[in-house]
Amino acid sequence: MAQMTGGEAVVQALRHEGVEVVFGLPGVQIMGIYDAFYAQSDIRLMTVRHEQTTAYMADGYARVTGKPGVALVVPGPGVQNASAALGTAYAASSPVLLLAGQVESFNLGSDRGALHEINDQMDVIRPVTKWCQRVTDVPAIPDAVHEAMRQMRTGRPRPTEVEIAPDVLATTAEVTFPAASTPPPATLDWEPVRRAAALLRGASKPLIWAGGGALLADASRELIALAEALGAPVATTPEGKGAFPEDHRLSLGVGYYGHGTSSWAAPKADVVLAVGTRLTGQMIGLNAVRIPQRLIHLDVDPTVIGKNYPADVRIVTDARAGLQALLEEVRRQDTPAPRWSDAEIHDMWRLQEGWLQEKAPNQCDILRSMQRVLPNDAVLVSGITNVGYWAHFAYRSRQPRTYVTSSYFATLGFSFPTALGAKVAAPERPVVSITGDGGFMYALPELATAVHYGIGVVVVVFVDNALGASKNDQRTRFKGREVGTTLYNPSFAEVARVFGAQGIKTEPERLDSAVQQALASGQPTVIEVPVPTWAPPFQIQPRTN
Ligand SMILES: Cc1ncc(C[n+]2csc(CCOP(=O)(O)OP(=O)(O)O)c2C)c(N)n1
Ligand SMILES: [Mg+2]
Repeated sequence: MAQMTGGEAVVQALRHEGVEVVFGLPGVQIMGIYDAFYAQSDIRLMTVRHEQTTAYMADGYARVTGKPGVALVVPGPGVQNASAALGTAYAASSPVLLLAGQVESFNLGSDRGALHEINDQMDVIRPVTKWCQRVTDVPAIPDAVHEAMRQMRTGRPRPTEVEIAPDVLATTAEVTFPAASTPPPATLDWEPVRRAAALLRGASKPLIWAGGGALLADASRELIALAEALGAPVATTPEGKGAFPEDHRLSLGVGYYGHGTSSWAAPKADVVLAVGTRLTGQMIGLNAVRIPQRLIHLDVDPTVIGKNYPADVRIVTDARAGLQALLEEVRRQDTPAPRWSDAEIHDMWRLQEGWLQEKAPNQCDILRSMQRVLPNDAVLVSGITNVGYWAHFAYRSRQPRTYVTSSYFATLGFSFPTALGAKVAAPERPVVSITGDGGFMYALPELATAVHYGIGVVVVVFVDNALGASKNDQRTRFKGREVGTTLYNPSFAEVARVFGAQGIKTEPERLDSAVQQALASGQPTVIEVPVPTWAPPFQIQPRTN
């Protein structure tokens, strides 16, 4: 028990939950929380230049560490500014806690025009959170923060929100903090596991599809062990990229919009194990991959199982527990002989290579030159830009949590601010944001944040003076009627220098040495790369097998 203000209770509750850093932007209703950060050194408070960045940085931090990221914003416009980033974290099932202010308690629900008032703020937040709560008295604060964290540490991790009125933050009361709790072990029904193992053992061509859920559950070791025990190749979604090492002989890389080596493999497969993935249309494509004869769907969230494809066997548990159980069952009997030859898998990579050389040779050159100068533990934040989409196929991720996407939200502008959060989480590792000239402008002022806090991210900006994907859409679907898709840009390298960051302009052929120079300096660096407008993979028809 201790006497403290609501603001102090918030910061102490975060400390009890092991929070190391909070990304915020202050305002009158949350000054009680800001003040409680004064004269304490357990939690870093980093102030950014737009609320979208609070939640993007929290998300970037969460993707790299697996620990919840925390954002702190004022009500109304602050919450709304943060909501696209929160939606991105929701799409990617990433644990982000949004701490939001509110209007004074006496003004709640009154629509009087109080400062930053928005009617039914939680209705804005509910569609992009797993759980949200308004706290109305000081003693309830630790429990609310604890529950928000528990929600993100159990089951499917998605964002949560806690909102507190300023008068509550200013009130002093007796507060106790719940004891730290470890998440309960995952539960599991063995009956479907045994049926799934029998199907997989009896398959002539088993295939594994791994999504972001495999990364979120830190299930890479179990995934590799099961794939090897079954001789089953593994394709991932873009969100799951890196869950299975892409230099492993059983890797099929990424499947995306019906493209990828998996588009040759999946039609041959007779049993598919989908783990930690929604199997959305984006991942399967309309033509390339047929509904498998037998689908085993393993996910911690029962609502995704069978939603996009009918599942023959449903296993509800987290990816690590489920894969471990399957492995135990599969190993009860003789390990089956390899059902895919090395030559067969190699052939599919060769076919993909031919396709990449035909459709995106320049983007592949760019990605391979970046790959040459980046170590395996470098984090690549793949933005909504042409080279970002082709990176799904042409860049090889060899470790978990080294490749970050905006998932189905496809949020233009997320890459740079998310990379800032990733770099705060892993200052010793290279963090590279790939962005277009359209996307970079969303959060360009955060160059000031990068310089202020010495966050040495590398931002590679591909400048085609266009909203390229939209312009290419006009070229292909609208008979070349280009309207509203050309951009005017400043020199991004010069802009970077004005902010006090390093700015480099380079041709694509010299990108590798520019990245090396950026990494060697340790400074926040913008590398401006002029490119033409290219076709993205989702505007290219998948092959019909
Ligand atoms: C928030 C948001 N607004 C709009 C879009 C639609 N959109 C997708 S790609 C794109 C063009 C992006 O341009 P740029 O960042 O320059 O990348 P490029 O395609 O030119 O490589 C747009 C407008 C989106 N995905 N997200
Ligand atoms: Mg562009």
